[in-house]
Amino acid sequence: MTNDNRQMWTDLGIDLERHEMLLNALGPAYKEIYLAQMNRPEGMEFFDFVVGDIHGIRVRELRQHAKEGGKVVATYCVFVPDEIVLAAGAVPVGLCAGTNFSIQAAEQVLPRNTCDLIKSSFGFKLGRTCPYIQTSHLIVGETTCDGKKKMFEILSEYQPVYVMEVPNKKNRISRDLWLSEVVAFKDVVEKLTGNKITEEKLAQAIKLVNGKRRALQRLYQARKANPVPISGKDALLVTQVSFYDDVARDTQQINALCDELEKRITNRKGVFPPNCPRILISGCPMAIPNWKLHHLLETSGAAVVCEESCIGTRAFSDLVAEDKRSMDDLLKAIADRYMQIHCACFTPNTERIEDILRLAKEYKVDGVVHYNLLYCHTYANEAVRVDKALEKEGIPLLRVETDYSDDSGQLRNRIDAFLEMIQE
Ligand code: BJ8
Repeated sequence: MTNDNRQMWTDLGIDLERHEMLLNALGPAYKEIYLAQMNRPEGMEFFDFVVGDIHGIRVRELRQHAKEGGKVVATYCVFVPDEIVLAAGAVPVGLCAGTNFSIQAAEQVLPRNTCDLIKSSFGFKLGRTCPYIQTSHLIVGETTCDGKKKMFEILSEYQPVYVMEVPNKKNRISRDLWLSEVVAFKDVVEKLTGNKITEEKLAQAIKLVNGKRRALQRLYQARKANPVPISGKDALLVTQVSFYDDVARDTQQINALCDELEKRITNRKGVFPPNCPRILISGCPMAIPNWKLHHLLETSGAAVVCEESCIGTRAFSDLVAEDKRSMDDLLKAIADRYMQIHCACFTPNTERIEDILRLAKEYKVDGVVHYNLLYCHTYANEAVRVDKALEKEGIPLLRVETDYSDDSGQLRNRIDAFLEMIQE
C-alpha cells in the first residue's frame, strides 16, 4: 500500500483497517486463481496491473476528474445507459459487488435472505470499504428485482441515489415507459453535471461505448476457437474490468489482447488441451472478484468458453444504432438497444432461453452450468424453463445455487461428476 493511496483513502472516509483486510485477502486469492494459470496471453498483463492496484490508480483518476469539476456516476446494472453519462462529461463506473467480505456489514441492516450481490454492494457503503462509492456523486439504481429496488431506498439514506424504472414486460406500453425513463435520466445527468447534452456529444458517446462492445464481441468470438486461446477466468476478468476502467483505454487494451488471441488461433495455440469439455455459464452476473465457479470448472479440466450473463454477452451483444442525428432519434436508439437485454426480471423472457440455446451451439459447448445466486428468485424460477429447453435439445445442464461463501468442496464434487458425465 503506498502512502499516496493511504492518504487518498483517508480523505475519502475509508475504514482503513477493514479496507486493508480486504486488500490483504484479495492479493493472495488473485495470485492463486489468476497468476498461477499456465500459458496466459501477454495482453493480460494490463488487466493484472489494473487489479493489482484496484483501489489506487483508477480512483485517483476519478478524483482528479472530480477536482476539475467533473462528476462520477456509479451504477449496478447494465440497464443504466453509460452513453448519457459520458455525453454530459461525467464518468460512469460499475460498482463491485462480488465479495463475501462486505456482507457482514450489510447483514446488520438487510435481511440475511437477500442475494449476496445486493448485500455485497450495500455492505461496501455501510462498511466504508469501497473508494469508488465514496468518490461517486450519484448512484443510479433500477427497478429490476425486488431486493435491489428496496435496497436502493435504504442506500439513499447514505448517499444520493436516483432510480430508473425498468419495466417488467417488453410490450409497446413498457417500451414507451422505458423511453420516457431514458429521457428523464438525461435531464437528471444534465442537472447533476450542469452540462447540456448535445446531439453531437451523444452521438460521440454512442460510438465510444459501441467501440468497447465491439472489442468485447471480438474477445468472445476468439473464445469460439478450439483450442480456446484464453481461459474463461481471464475473459471474465476482462469483462469485469470493462465496467469501471476508462472506456477508450479499455477498448484499446481489449483490442490489443484480441490481436494476440487471433494470432494464437492461427497458430492453434490454446490454454487448455484441444478437446477438453467446453462450458457455457448462464445466469446471475459475476461481479468482481467473484471468480469461484470459473476457477472450479477450469481446475477440474473444463474450459469456460462463454457467459450468458450481464458480466458477459448481455453487456455487449447489442449495439446502439449509430445513424441517428436528432436528439429524439438518438434517445430512442439508446432506449431500443437497452430493451434488448434479456434479464430474468422480464416476463415472459423467452428471448433469454433462445439466446442460451443459440450460444450453446455457436460456442460448441458440451454442457451448460446455470449459475444462481442463493435467494435470487427471478433466475431460480427462470431456470426451470432453461432446464426444459436444454433437455429438449439434449444439452447437459448443471444447476448451481451458491453464494459468496466458500462451498468449493461441495461444488467441486458436483462439477467433477458433471464433467465426467459429459465426457462419457
Ligand atoms: S439486467 S441481471 S445487472 S438486474 S442476482 S440483484 S437479479 S436477486 S443482478 Fe442484474 Fe441488471 Fe438484471 Fe443484469 Fe436481483 Fe438476482 Fe441478486 Fe441480481
